[in-house]
Amino acid sequence: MWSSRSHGQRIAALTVIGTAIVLPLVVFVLGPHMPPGKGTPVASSQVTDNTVLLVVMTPFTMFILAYLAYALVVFRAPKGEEIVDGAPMRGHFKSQVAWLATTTAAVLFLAIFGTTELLADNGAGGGGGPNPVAKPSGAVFPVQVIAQQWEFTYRYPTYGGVETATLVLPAGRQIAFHVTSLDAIHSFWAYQLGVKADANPGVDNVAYVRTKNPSTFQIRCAELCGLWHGYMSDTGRVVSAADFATWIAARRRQFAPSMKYLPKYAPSYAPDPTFRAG
Ligand SMILES: [Cu+2]
Repeated sequence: MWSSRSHGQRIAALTVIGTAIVLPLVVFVLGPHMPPGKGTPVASSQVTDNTVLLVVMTPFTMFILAYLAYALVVFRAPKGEEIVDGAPMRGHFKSQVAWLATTTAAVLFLAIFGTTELLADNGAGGGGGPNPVAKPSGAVFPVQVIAQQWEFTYRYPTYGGVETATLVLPAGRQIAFHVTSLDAIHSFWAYQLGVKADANPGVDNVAYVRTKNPSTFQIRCAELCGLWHGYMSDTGRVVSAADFATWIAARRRQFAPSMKYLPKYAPSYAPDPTFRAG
């Protein structure tokens, strides 16, 4: 019969071998397919972040699988033999320290890595609140995202505050989304852009992303917000600067007659239930 020490060494060896086989597959095969794709620089770095998460969890997963497989094969009771309890274990200092040390190192590494990534990417596509800690340098193109049960609308403060039912963005620009809500808590999730920001009533939640080439992207509400939450989706477009100029000019003409009913552009809105358009 093997000693418990040689069991430990065998499981450790299986973990190392398994990790050596699986790690390259994780990095080179699975990694490039991690969400949300490479639609924007922020989305690309989320792919990298997801790959790093997988890499960190691979040795732990391999240890658990190696242990399971080893136990299934080696600790199996011989046929016909009665199942009896092993000797009671009262702690194992070395393995406890090893487990605490490796998991602590992994969690600390991820905390530092995650914080660095958040700061480097100006919030990494997430909402940074009304005054984000990390802001992009240079000019930004502001777009307000207004969530309500159950749709998103968009206002362009640099184009007279016109409000549209579809989201169109110019290519190659640093966008600043100002996300807010008129009622419940929603979440503005523009998948291929790598943007997800909570939409809270009374709050101006800012999320940054730099657009790339013309493309389309999916928009969904990512916070359960009532009966038709599941239908709160939309398709957005990134278009060339010239196409954007044409589109926004057409929207301004189209909505000119109704602009007088819109509240003045503001960081957030408190709906007035007594208001009657007259
Ligand atoms: Cu919603």
